[in-house]
Amino acid sequence: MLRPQESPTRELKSLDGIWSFRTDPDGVGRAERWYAAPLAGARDMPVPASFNEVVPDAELFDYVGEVWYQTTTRVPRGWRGQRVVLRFGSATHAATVWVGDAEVVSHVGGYLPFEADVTEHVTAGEPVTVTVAVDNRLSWQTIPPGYVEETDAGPRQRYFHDFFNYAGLHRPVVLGCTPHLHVSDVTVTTGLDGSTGTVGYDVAVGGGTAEVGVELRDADGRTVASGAGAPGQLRVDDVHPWRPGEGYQYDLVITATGGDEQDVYVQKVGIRTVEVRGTQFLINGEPFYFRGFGMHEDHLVLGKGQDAVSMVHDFELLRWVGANSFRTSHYPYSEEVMDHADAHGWVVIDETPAVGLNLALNAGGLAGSGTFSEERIGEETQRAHEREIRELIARDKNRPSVVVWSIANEPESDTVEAERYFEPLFRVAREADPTRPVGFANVMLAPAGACRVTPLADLVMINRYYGWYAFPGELEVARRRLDEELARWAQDGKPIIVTEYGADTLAGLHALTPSLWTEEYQVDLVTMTHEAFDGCDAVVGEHLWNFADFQTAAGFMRADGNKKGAFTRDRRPKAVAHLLRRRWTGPPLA
Ligand code: BDP
Repeated sequence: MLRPQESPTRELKSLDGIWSFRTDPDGVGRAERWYAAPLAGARDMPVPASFNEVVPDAELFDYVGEVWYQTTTRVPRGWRGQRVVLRFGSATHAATVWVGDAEVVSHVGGYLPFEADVTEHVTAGEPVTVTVAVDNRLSWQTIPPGYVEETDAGPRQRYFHDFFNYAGLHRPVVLGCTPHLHVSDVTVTTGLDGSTGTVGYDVAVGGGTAEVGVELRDADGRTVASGAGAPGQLRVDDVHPWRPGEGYQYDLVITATGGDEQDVYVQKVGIRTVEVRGTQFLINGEPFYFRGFGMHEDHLVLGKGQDAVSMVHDFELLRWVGANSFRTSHYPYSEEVMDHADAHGWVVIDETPAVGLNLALNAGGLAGSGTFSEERIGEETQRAHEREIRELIARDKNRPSVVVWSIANEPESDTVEAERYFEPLFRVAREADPTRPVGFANVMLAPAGACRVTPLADLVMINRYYGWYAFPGELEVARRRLDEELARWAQDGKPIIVTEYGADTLAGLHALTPSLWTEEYQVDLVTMTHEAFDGCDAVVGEHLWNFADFQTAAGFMRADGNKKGAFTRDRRPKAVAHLLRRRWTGPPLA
């Protein structure tokens, strides 16, 4: 599935804006065919956005079940005779879509795109109504998992991950047209050999058979290579590689011609290589050290909605602080974020939504019971997880910014059941993309020696809270234990990225003595942790948890959310942001 775009043969129409919206607490909307008429009793709802905080209403904030969105648009009259596609950047966590009163597509998984060919259901020049039922429920069979508890006050969604279950239409919705004969997919793989670059490509065509031709143009529009045939390999002399900090991209202009139809699709290409060699992580053959954060798509009111202002501002803060990379914790981010990363040279660890697969964490009454079992996370969940890996790689496979696939965050990983669950998933990821390393973020409960899943990974990625969840307030002891653990992992001979470390910190809270939650303590803990990293050659990356404070489910561990941000939720720097800036913008790290 290729993302719709504008090209000489393709047009787009955005459906973003104000949609009609209503909840369906009794679950009657489908039986009553709400899609067949204007939504009764609807209120306005912006798209893209989470619906939870737009209305100051606890019912919507904690709503559990399906909600309905509806909009009417006019199909451009110039689209007569074209193939028309309706595409959603995401719908969290599941959706069914109707065009008029025809059901056109259903999709499960809250953070990846889906589309429907709606050619049969629309007429150029005429209005069309699009209705979407979005379900925010998580179950034992979904990724991420959860369950709905029936309480005296109604249904409550329970889940085991530490961020708020924002839901709705979080990303752009577009109507696009293509010729019937169309480029339906392309995979590019790039290589570098001295000053020569290579671009392997494999084009798929839908709606008939076609002759395929490609042209590679540089950023000034000059053609630097061309080829014929659906699969092929281009050679680029005097190549301008994509590099961290410099997102140079070429345009691969693909033309498919068959009968009297022609389609043109332009695929951006960054020419770079990625390799794990011993304990080094190499980009373009050079050692790379990850500086940055685990982040969240999370803003006041907007929730997880994609928004250009917040997005560019967050990237500018990353630049200010001297970061060069981030992890899309704990789900795939919007394609707009990924485009920006590609275009500006950000290095990305791209994560699936497989978070909370660990009942030893945040599981209340279920704490400690077996995570991987038929009653809990069993084969059906594993299939959903496999689908997430495949869909993520299908979406992001051509992105130069993506250098690692992270297939899960902090799952149970010290049991035989966990090993059995993950072994086939690593295979799926490697089959889908043989070019990038595959890993997952390991939890502190499964240290070196005990973790049975990290041996399956190409690199070690660990989340560690020495000085916070372990040895709080005891930074000297914490340092010793951290040194020991890093030395133990280093024996694996793989690069280590510390994908989380940090401390909850209330902006503005200060103390002269070491006190948890103060800005001074966050600075001290981070300083201690960095000294440990600098003493271990195998450490090739540090991602502080988190870039900014973010919303979580309510609980006695969280005061209006998680406060481990270097920035507050409204993006003001805490003292630690200045510390990071000094470290990350100073002389290059070894
Ligand atoms: C880790 C999780 C992350 C949490 C963080 C924390 O990976 O999602 O928010 O710890 O507790 O367990 O702050």
